[in-house]
Amino acid sequence: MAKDKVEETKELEWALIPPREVSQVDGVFLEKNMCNNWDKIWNFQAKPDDLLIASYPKAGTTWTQEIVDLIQNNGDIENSRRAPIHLRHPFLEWVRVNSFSGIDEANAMPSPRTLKTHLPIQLLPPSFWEKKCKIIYVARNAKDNMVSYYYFQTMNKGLPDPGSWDEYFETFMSGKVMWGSWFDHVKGWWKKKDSHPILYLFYEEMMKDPKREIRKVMEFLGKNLKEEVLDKIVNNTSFAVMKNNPMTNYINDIEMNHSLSPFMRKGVVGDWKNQFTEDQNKRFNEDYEKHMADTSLSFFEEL
Ligand code: PPS
Repeated sequence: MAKDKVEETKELEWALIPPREVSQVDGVFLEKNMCNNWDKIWNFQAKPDDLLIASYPKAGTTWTQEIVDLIQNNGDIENSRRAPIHLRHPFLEWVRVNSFSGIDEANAMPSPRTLKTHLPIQLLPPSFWEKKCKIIYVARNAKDNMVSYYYFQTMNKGLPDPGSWDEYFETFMSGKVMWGSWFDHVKGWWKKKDSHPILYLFYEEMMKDPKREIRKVMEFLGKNLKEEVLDKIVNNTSFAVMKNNPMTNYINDIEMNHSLSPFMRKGVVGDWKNQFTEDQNKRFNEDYEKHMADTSLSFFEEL
């Protein structure tokens, strides 16, 4: 089939996918199938050698996942291209359109497993704490995170339609988005790192000095790779390479319409300046001060 015909067919298929419904668990907005599946998610049995990659959506999860996979594979590029990222690392709470769930995928996977979640700290299945699993959390400044999430909601049928940017700004600020308030999420995980093995990474630091941050991940995983292997990992986890890699760019995900906005969109720090109005920026800064007054956590909004 000609390429434009394939694109047209994909768009028609995408348009036919019914929108997912939203519900809540303990006041946190989650997709309805997740809520219906909640007992199974909450009772998930983690194993001591599980590694969990946790984040607020659009904070740099996929980037971190690819870095972790390459470190685990000693920089073997071919091995890391064995399967799309969502199959290499089950997305714990996700229930796919064909009703196969991240929990089923994780249960079917041999150890050692690497898993992904966007759950806020209070909703993480308790077995992760009981088994003292290592966790890598990645956070991104709220403004860029919000913009990235907005575009993602426009192209992903698994998430609610975001409406206009102005509407979405209000939705995000009120925390009525899937996986809840950005503020509660980043603060909750930040606090927990004092009592649990959590490596807390920042998207902005990864942009600033990827090799330094990749080395941190390597040390956290107890690995010791040569400098040239680390350099190879830096190159292969750059935005440009991951954007062209079908195993990391979600190009074949049926719920995503990349013609509306690509999954690998811009990959920069400070894109919020192209989106926020002056008034929104002022309002955001005022609200931000209040929300973040009780934490030592801080972010760069530009490099
Ligand atoms: S998801 O759907 O929640 O798992 O999305 P997530 O992977 O957390 O975030 C997607 C955003 O991360 C950007 N990205 C990268 N930036 C820099 N370098 C690399 N290698 C990289 N890989 C992914 C991606 O482009 C999304 O950000 P935006 O701002 O929308 O471009």
